[in-house]
Amino acid sequence: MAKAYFPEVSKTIAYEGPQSKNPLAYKWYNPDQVVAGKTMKEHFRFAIAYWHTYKANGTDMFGPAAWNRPWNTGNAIKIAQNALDANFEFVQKLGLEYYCFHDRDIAPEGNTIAESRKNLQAIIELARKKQDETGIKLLWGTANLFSNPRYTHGAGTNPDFNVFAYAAAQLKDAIDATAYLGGENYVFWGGREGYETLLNTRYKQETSQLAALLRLAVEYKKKIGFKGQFLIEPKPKEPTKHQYDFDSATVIAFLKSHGLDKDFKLNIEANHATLAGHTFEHELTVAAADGKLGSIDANAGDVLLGWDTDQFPVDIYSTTKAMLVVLENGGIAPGGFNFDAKCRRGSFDTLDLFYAHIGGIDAFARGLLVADKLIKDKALASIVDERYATWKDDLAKKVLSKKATLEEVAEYAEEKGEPARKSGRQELLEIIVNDYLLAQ
Ligand code: XUL
Ligand code: CO
Repeated sequence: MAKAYFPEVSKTIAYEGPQSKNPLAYKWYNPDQVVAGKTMKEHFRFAIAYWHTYKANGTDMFGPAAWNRPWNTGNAIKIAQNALDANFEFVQKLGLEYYCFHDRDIAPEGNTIAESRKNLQAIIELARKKQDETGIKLLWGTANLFSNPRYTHGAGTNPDFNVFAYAAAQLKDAIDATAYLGGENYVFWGGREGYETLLNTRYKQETSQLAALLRLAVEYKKKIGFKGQFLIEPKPKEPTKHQYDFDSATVIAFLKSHGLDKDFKLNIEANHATLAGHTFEHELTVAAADGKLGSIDANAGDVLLGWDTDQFPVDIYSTTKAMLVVLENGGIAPGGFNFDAKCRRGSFDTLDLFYAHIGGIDAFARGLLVADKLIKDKALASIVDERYATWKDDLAKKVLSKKATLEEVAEYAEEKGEPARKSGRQELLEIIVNDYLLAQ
């Protein structure tokens, strides 16, 4: 292994079980443990996010860089090479298999499209060697179409076609890079694909442009034979006041109205769900209901702060509810759980990166174990099945299969008379979840 950027951890983090007091060990994530027919490793396919882990430096609106990141030495190309070494060392030391990046995280932007492409190609050449040496894989790649000032008014949705074209060129290179590295997915997060004011915005024009960019990408993907899954990551606001990919329901409707629904699934991020006024499990459920649950950006917000704080997920009540949806969905592969999360500004040591990831990984492993037990024992299903029992009746089935008439249903209702009211048992269900969590 190249120079050690993380000397505080000398060997791969191991599973030591719930009794362990070692903060540099997994207490619940046991990669080879089989749960619901799959190993934990197969369930999660955890990934490290390049941007938060290696590129973020603790800058916020009130202060400059505050983190110790020993790979940030030398010119931009050298820093990119160092960060690549840091990535493979870190992923290996956590005992994980995947990472994710934006084009501009892994390689610096040049002065021209050609120069940026050259920088990217040089770095992915090295990345591919390191992937081959370590067995570490790319969960997904993406293009950063939001940081450069040229994208201030959007990339695909920019009112200037020249910016649209520039974004298309960058997107093409990012898809090529992802394909070259065997990326299992490719993510589209519409960083500034939205508006600040409708006074200067043609909504229909901009959303059609977005659909056009996605269509060009789909056609290109087919042309080059890239097999990765395309994913759209909904977010309601931030950086723009209104983002077009607002939430799962909005994105699904958008894909359907532009004939793109067969080519995309969704990448659901917990903090984006809460910004949309939804729970994480709501967004997962809506995506899953349409067969569109593709991947997860694992993080959490803060109920007292209304922005995308991208914290590490530690709330096992939330991870349990999320894993109930994921298990019912039959998993999310070829997607995975990408830690789109960063340490707080005050957690500036590289050691904090280990604590943060171990905490998030264990929180999801606990969620998986509790959700699995709840499902196996039919602890919730026995009550929920009863709620929907009358939909098993012949006429109800005819209604769902579009074979009944309104007159038939009306006649049935008249015969039956006033329906008996039934409790939804919400409080009981909440107690059951608590009991299972605490029994762990
Ligand atoms: C921003 C966000 C992005 C995407 C990838 O809120 O989540 O990092 O995950 O562009
Ligand atoms: Co994200």
